[in-house]
Amino acid sequence: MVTARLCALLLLAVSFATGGAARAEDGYRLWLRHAPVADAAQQTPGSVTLSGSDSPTALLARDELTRALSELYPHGAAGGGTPILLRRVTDPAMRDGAFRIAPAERGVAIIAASDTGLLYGAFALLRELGQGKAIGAIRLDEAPAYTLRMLNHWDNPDGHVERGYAGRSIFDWWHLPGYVDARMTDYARANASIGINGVVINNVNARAMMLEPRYIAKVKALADTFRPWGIRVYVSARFSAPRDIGGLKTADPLDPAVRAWWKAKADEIYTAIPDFGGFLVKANSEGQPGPQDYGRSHADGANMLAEAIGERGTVIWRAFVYAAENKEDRAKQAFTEFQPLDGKFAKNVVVQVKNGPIDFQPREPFHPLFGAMPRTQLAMELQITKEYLGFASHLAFLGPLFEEALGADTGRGGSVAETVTVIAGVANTGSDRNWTGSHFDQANWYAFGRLAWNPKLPSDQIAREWAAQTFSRDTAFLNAVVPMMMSSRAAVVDYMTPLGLAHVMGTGHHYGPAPWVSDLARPEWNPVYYHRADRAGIGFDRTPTGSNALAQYAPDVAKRLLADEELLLWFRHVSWDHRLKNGNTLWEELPRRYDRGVAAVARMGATWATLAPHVDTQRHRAVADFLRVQADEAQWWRDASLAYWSAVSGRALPAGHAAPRHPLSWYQAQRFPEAPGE
Ligand code: BDP
Repeated sequence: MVTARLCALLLLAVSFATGGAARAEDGYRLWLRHAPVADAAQQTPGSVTLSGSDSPTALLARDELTRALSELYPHGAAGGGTPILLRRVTDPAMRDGAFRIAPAERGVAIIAASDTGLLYGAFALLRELGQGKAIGAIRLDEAPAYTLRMLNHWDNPDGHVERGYAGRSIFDWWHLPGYVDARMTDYARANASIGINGVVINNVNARAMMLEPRYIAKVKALADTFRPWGIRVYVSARFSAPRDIGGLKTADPLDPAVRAWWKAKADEIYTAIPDFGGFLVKANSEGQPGPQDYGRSHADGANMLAEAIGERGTVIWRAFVYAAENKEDRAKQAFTEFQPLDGKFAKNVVVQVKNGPIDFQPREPFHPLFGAMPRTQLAMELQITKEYLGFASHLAFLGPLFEEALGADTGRGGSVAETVTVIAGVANTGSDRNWTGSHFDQANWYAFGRLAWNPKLPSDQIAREWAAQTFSRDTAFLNAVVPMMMSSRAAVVDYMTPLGLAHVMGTGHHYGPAPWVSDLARPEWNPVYYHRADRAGIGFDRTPTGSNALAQYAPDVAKRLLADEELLLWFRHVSWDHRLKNGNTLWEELPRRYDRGVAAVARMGATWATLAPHVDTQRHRAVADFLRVQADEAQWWRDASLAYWSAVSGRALPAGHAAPRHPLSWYQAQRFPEAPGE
């Protein structure tokens, strides 16, 4: 036993060789730290035995448990402890990935009818133990809500990550396939620990070179590494690839030569990667090529690729579309284009819809396509990387945003979560040592995985289990840090886009406030398009007197959305004197919201300062520094926004609110050409 534990510790040292156990508190180990359980109950876990399978995945489940238990309980168990039995059984009622954990005759059993079920069961047991639960008290019976739970990387082959704030691409494209960094295994393991089972490894603004033989070899090397962890690899495909790299004169989806090219390309990929997941496609959106270039529909394009792939995989076709030539309210365009195509997509096509109708804003209503395409498989796309919520420098736990989006009632046969079959998240990982650019952004990766597994999990529970595993299971710590996390996204909404404002961020890079921008080529690239503020009032009229985007929702839902003051300026253009339910006029309420956001960030800083005794110095200091940056930037957002609203409305700030620190022209003169991620 002792020797086995020693071996496991050695293994651990090797696996984290670049950091080493001594420097482990740099965040590299994520929520898989397995900090020793100090007051281990008498019921300490003992040896792990595996039966019913010896697949690479089952062996990983066993080894993962063995290793992690030696970390959680470094002193072992008196009398050998409670044995853990990993059992692969035949049970047609148990879906892929499902598992049960319960006391058994001779210990505690993790039972599954699939190897991935054993792996997820192993991680689930560790999650419970990692929170300090006693082994004998753990009973779980779980199955994933969706068969496909995927990350979308916006990584480019040159290592740059679009909207990436955690360094360079996590994939070392240049050295692949000859060299596969050990980090790829740690990455797959982290994903598996939260149930993620698909990764799209390149940017939706795709380069056709990803489909060339030398890149297929690189993708294969990744697929081989990820496979034992239950993860399938997908590629973003550029629609014009037959022209770009195939020597054809057209990419028309109805052209027989184009169809044959894609079929041959799919065959070539499947020969190298038999379990290749499929293609993700951004077409006819923001200048990307697509079937409409040839007068064909999105369904024509998607179905052509679906035929090339056949039953071997899935085509995920994005509904994030809007066009410069189109005068229609941007919030309406995806619905207008896609809803009439309901029922026209092939069986292995999934239409992927962003959570809201514009673009990953701090707060949006849910996308009206959810529930409106009952004869089409829909995926929900969330953004884990915080393009519009302060990049990696602002602490914003996205659990509440995800929960709100998934739980929204579509009024058309269930919640958003109930109308989709796939969950996708735009990844926030990169080459940074702590994976996500900031320690707290790890929580967003974690929350995404947990909600893709079970969209009904309350986000405060997710925050708690993440914080316990990542920092400390001390109750005093958790009771302080969980409320801090839970209020953080609302704080961002307050100091950036209160009361339904949207897309008022700096142009292009989306860093910092710039509600005044009005000189860009396309109308919907300008913040003024979204807020429409003038001397009389502010907001986008999406009622019948305006764009009537409201009519895209079920009537009852439209009524509810219209009454929701948190979305006031999303749906309505109102006078600065508009009276809110709390009695304030809009002009009184706006500064109150901005100030509330700034104060909330100050409180987060104060709370975090009290938590120093619970967190290692390195991570504590990093978070504290970032919270100071956030405090400064929240103030900047508040001041710049109020200076501008004041100038447009011709009104002085109501009494009791401090004047902005600089004149409006100072804020307007700020430039950030070096902001990351653009
Ligand atoms: C926007 C991003 C842009 C992406 C686009 C998309 O600013 O970089 O390419 O979404 O999702 O939010 O395609």
